[in-house]
Amino acid sequence: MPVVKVQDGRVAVVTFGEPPVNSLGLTTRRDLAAALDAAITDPATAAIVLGGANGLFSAGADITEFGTPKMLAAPNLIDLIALIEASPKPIVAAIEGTCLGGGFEIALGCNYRVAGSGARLGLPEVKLGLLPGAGGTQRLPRLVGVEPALNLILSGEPVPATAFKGSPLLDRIVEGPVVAAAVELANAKVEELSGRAPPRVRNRPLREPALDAFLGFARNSIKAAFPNYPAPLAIVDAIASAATQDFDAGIAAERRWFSELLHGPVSGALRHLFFAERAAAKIPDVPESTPLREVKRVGVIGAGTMGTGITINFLNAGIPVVLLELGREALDKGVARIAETYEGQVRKGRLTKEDALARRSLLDATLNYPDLAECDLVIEAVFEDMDVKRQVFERLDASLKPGAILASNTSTLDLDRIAAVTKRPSDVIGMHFFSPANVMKLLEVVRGRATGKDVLATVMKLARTIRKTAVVSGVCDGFIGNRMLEQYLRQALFMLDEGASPAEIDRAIEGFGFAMGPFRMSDLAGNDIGWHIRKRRYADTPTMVYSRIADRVCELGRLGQKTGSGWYDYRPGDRNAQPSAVVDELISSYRAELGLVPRKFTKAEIVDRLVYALVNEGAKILDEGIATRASDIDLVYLYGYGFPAWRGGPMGYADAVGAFSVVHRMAEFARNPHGDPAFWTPAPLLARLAASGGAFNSTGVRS
Ligand code: 3H9
Repeated sequence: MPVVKVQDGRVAVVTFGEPPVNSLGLTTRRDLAAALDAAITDPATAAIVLGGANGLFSAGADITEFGTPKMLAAPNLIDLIALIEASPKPIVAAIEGTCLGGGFEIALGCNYRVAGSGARLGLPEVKLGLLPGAGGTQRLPRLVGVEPALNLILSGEPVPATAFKGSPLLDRIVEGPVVAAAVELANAKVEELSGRAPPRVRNRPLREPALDAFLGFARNSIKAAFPNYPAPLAIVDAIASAATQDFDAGIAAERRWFSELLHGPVSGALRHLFFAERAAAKIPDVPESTPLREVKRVGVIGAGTMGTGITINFLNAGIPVVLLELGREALDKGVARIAETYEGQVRKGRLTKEDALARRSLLDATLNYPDLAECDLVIEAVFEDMDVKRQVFERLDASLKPGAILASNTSTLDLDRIAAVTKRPSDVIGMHFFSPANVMKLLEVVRGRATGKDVLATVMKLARTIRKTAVVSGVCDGFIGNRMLEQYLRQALFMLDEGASPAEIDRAIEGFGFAMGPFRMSDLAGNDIGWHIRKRRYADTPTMVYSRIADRVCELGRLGQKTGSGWYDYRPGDRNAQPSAVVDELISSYRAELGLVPRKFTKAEIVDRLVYALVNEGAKILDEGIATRASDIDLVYLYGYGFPAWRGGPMGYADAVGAFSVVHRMAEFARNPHGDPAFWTPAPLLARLAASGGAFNSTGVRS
């Protein structure tokens, strides 16, 4: 719906709407300015009510316009709010549903605000690496005070209107129709003002004592908590301007910071990830109208760490689960682990006792496959071995009702071979959760050759219900995430051979922003996982060159934190990694065997070798159609492997560096006399992008 103006007595009601979220793109801004101008100059109009269509006020500026001429074209958001604020006739914002970012800033520019009790207001710009750039940092503190404004803007989280009860931010909070209440208030204000200018937020004084100490404290905490994100500090500075300078100077400062952040790399990365999240849910050949299957009851096979973590996701979403194990002891242990998780959450105050009890009551435990007969979806989370998985799927095929979805949590194995043992391969899909499965946000959804479109659409929708970010992967060894990880880990091991230490490599990549380096991560996950995969690789791909040093570590029984030692040593009850003399010695003697003289590494070399190993494999995955789009790969690495969000994921990062520079750096690594030149051969897609100046994230969606 475009902008609509209707007259209600002497009040003009102006409604704007740009589905789905009433973002404030250029056309809407132009139409809105024209409608407001018309109402302001119309002698029959004494006041204006401004509201949004589609059941919400607005989600803010149109993010797709950022960095384009449309964003700055007149009237920009600041011009529009200035027009509203300069109106001699009172303007009342009627706020229903979502009211975010630039939408909230428009409401702050109005003279009065009426909100529905279900409305949610917020300034989420910080999540896009920005600060509110249309007066939010200047007007909000004038209404709610410096500290509450700072907290709201720094968190970026929307707050229910009811939280502002009694604050001058909202003149009324109403249960019934919001526009009608706003019209009523507008009429009352016309009487009350009787020709005087309406009050303006910009004119409200902002005087707060002891501000310097508070802002100093805020700056120090932010520097420690968000060292790589420039927006939070800019927000403090902008709010400081609101408190210490006149309004126009504050607005000018806010505008400068906004522009600086908008053109900086961090906001670029975060905006890329915002759209990546929304794009990942769209599957080119699966229309949104695809009928979904009902999933009212879920079965999980395997009560180990993975199976119980998966179970908790569904219990949390209110979906009953039947958990199956083969032995009584393992089943009891699994059930106890789930109970402990909930008890822990109650202890930490994250869940009430009643809620914990309600969630646990949705769990049934069994030793018998026939008890899964009523399940609509069963997820297998047993040992990562093809024969074991195939046996489980044969039994599932025999036990489940027609139309049930059969899912495997395999992290590497060929889903098509698993599906082939059933009489219903179109009902088979991969649901690869990441450990701890009840915490990690990523779900790799593996689409087999025969997976039905309705099965895929159902699982994607279900992922949203259990609050996961789902990314579709085709079938290949390791799917998107683990296939790339294998090359990253191979490269980490080659660097050990050449002279780097595990701690040096971990430190360098953690300095780049990864949550955990490869060696700390392997110790946490268990070094036997990689060992198992490598043994398979030695047999099925003997041409793949591997450093054998990781096998030696495993042969000593150093399987990671669970055995008290791995690449590092661990003191009992302490997860802090201590460098290990045993591992140092092992590495030295392995180097001697290879005839390698250790050399020094720069942090840049370590980081580039690890990240470009990911990028090159990601390019192959994209070219082969295993991933639908580059941004899907970025999400996998962000949510599954701790890649720093502010760098935009591996493919987004490569785009920022430029394919040309990536390929040149890889050529340097290929010339390393101890390297593997085959490793650094650019993937065909990467080579094409380097030659054409293109970017992964503009290569489009593959179908
Ligand atoms: C700002 O305002 C700057 C100003 O301070 C200063 C300017 C000078 N623009 O999330 P959904 C699209 S910065 C364009 O799936 P939900 C979204 O891409 C802005 N598009 O729905 C998707 O498109 P598609 C500050 C937007 O119900 C569709 O809408 N505001 C925008 O789960 C549905 O989105 C924000 O940061 C936008 N602003 O959640 C708010 N917002 O269907 C960002 C959404 O093609 N938005 N889209 O994939 C949100 O937080 C959520 O989208 C919202 C709805 C809560 C609104």
